[in-house]
Amino acid sequence: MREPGAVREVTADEVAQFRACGWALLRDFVAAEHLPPIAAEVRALIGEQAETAKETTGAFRRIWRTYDEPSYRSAPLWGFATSPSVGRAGSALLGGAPVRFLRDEVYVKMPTAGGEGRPTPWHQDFPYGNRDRSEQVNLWIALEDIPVDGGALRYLSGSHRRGALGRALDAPERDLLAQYPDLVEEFPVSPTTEIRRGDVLAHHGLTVHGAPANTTASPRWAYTVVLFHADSRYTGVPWPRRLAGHMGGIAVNEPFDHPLTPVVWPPDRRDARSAPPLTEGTP
Ligand SMILES: O=C(O)CCC(=O)C(=O)O
Repeated sequence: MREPGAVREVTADEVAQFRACGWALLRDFVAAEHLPPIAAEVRALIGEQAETAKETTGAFRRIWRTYDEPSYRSAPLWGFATSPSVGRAGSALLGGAPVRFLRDEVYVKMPTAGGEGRPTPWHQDFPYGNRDRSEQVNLWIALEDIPVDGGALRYLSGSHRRGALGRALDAPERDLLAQYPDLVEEFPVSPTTEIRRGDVLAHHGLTVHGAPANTTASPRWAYTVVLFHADSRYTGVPWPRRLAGHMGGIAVNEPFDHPLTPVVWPPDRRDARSAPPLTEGTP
């Protein structure tokens, strides 16, 4: 039975799968009444064909059209991404750790027929981060049904136990599988399966992941919410970009005590200063 709230609770089996494999498929995770408004809000920002996506060039544009931190410009998305039920799920997957909201992003993989929608290179997220620990969970929410050939995320099961393997997104031909061909022998590729609207693929910050090309005729719409261990300390890396622009005050080696990275779970640590989205004209 569904809890009231944006998303259901994760089950003990899903937590066990996530801890063992570094990823979990959470079927029917976003409440049916919450998904259409989220999808509509995302489309209002990024366009029906993702035409207002962030300008990216070369290899990246051929992989996805993306939009950083849509919750900055959308109160409903901010409310969803920082909601207690989303925080509760992220915390459970991270073994009960307190969690903060880090960021969100829209990833649209266009059909390959248009010259885009190529495979997402195999990579880990942690090497791009700015925190002293890897406890991070990405909740990759399918905004539309994604058939098996639609380019949904896949994982190297168990690869979160291998440690940080380096940055590998910039040149698809040098992704983690190209750099470490043995990975796939130790850590099998997760099954390719049909993903339904409202399903979530969750992964740990160290899990190696990528996605095949989208060979369907429709764009693949995904919205990611990223949560991290609330006690993580800032290492000084200026990422995400808003750290530089809006997050002055967080000192190196200190926790992310800031309204833009509010604690979202547990309830007694929830941040009353959780920031509203930035208004028009703000970078
Ligand atoms: O959607 C994709 O193809 C990539 C998304 C991703 O790498 C992530 O959410 O960490």
